[in-house]
Amino acid sequence: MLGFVARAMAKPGMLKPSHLVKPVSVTRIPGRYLVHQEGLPKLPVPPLRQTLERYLRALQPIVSAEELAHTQQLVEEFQSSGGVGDRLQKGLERRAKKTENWLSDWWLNTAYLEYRLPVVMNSSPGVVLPRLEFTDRQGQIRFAAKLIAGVLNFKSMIDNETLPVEYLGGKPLCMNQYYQILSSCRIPDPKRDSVVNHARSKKPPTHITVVHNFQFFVLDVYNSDGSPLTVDQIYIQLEKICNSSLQTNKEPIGILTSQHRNTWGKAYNNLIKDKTNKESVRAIQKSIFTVCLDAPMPRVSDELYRSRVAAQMLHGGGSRWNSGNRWFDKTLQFIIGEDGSCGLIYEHAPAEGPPIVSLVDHVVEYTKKSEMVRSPMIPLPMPQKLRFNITPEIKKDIEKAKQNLNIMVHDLDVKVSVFTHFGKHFPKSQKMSPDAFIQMALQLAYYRVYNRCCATYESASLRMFRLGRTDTIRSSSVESLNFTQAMDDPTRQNQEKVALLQNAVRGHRAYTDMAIQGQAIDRHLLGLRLQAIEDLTSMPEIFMDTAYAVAMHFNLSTSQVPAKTDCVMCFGPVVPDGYGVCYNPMDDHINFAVSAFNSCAETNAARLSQALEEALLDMRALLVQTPQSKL
Ligand code: COA
Ligand code: HC5
Repeated sequence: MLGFVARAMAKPGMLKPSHLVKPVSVTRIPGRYLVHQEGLPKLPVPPLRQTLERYLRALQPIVSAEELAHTQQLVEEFQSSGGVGDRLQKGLERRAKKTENWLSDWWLNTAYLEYRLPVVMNSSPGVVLPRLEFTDRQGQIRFAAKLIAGVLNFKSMIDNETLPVEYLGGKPLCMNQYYQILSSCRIPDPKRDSVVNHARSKKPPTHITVVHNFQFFVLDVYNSDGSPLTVDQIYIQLEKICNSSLQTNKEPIGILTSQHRNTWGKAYNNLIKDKTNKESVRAIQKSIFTVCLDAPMPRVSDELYRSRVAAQMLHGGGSRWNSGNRWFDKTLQFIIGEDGSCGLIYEHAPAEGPPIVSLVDHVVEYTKKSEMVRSPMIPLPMPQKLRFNITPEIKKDIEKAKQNLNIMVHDLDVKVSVFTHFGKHFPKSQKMSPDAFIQMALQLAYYRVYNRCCATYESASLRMFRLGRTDTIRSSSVESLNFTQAMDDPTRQNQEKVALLQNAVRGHRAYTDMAIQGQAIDRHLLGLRLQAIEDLTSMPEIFMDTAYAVAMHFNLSTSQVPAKTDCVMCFGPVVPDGYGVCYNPMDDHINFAVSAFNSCAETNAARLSQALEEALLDMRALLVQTPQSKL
């Protein structure tokens, strides 16, 4: 593996290794990582007038003229000279001066740690890898062994600070999230959860946790000299784990982590009253990551296979299947079935999708490499099984968690599809941004199904800034509505439709640029609202307004997560009557995952998927059939 690291090291613009910087104490010697981080700009606070103007424009397609006029009035009051707006803006600017990033703690708390719904389906995304070739237990653990070795190899790049710096729009990105994804875990609390990270502690962990038939094991993955176990060594250890967890009648203790956060917070405090339980929970929390060796799931047709695996990644299939084979608070859990299904679920608080996906890309490449040379077999100790003492009260909590989870499982409607007609190449050939093109297809699909547009969220990266996370690209705009309304109108000429599509795509790309430069509106409005909670006795009217509630009710919650691997990422909707749409655009095809809730009669994942495919095809037909002026 040294070869890979050495090759990677030769690339320009990357962090050089700092072998000499040993994490011997909590205070770290500034390495290349810190130098890089300190060179990044701080997240700006956008001008107040700019945000309010853009807010009104964003409301135009989604609220009535009367509502808009009312909001306009509230906005004027808010920004009148010496008014509340100015005061809050000044507060935000002061906060920005004092902190590394005025938003990051607030965002972590509001978007994740104070959010009370179960992390399952409501927050944790899944990744579905292409189906692998194995079909039995042996293949499952052989692959798991390679995967573990691949993750450890990636970890060495994190530890040595040899990860290539990423760029977006030619600018270097904040790399902090890479340091948060391993050796970390969320901890529930009835008030506000927390995340622990052991990667930089005095004694960083050397073990992972493996779960099989609901039984958790500590697997030490380093030799005493600090070298990682080889694939063959890991394989033997996994075999031992499987052979000592063949019973299938164990209590699915991990299912507790799927509960509402207050419920789980209380159950957690009760669970860890027992010393053995506490130690077992700590071992899971501290581990580098978790590997879930899943029991076989019901077979489905090839057409439904990826959708079934998406559900397996997002929730595990229910208490009868693999939902107890998880610790949903764990930041990173790789999931491997016996039938070649493979993917992961991750707890979202510490990081966005891109660092996770870049880890996945690395690991997939690693697992494809020819078998390693067999290593001398020094006998290794038996992996330690984690014990849990289940009191009647804990048993009751588990039963309640099973019931609730099964309701959620029945509620999730997820459809994975591969759009095979074209990928990024086509929009590029039309001089259009592929991401904007896909977003406009989504707008058209939604409009065709509902005859209206809705508040739409697309994640934009703020990683150009130190400790940056995300802001929102509002994909439904005046321009997108003009296009979607014209597209199926027989009284409009194709030339006009093309012009409207081009305009909508350009508008979306312009919004994207503004968002990644820290000038979008959503996080600024959130900041003003949180500043009001800190400073004022009453909430300003603009945040109590119906239009504000409409703007924040994202019926479409979307995200582009590109990967080198032909995989698909998925997540649940963020409102009861909404859709979650994640896509990975490749050069010649696009992988989509659409989710919705069965309990909502108005939504249907397969229907929106179908409409999306038709919209993409119709947009292509429009462009190729319409002679375009050479202007
Ligand atoms: N003509 C021809 N090509 C164009 C073009 C045009 N008008 N506009 C863009 N392209 C090209 C780009 O140069 C780029 O080329 P590449 O494939 O060589 O890199 C490619 O098309 C893709 O660009 P585009 O589709 O416009 O989008 P993007 O890659 O800039 O991504 C976002 C847009 C919003 C997804 C990105 O800015 C972002 O923020 N990503 C992070 C999202 C995230 O964090 N998601 C997970 C949240 S957990
Ligand atoms: C493995 C890919 C996961 C993508 C997850 C994602 O896009 O999360 C969004 C994060 C953000 O801050 O925008 C939230 N969202 C799922 C609700 C879009």
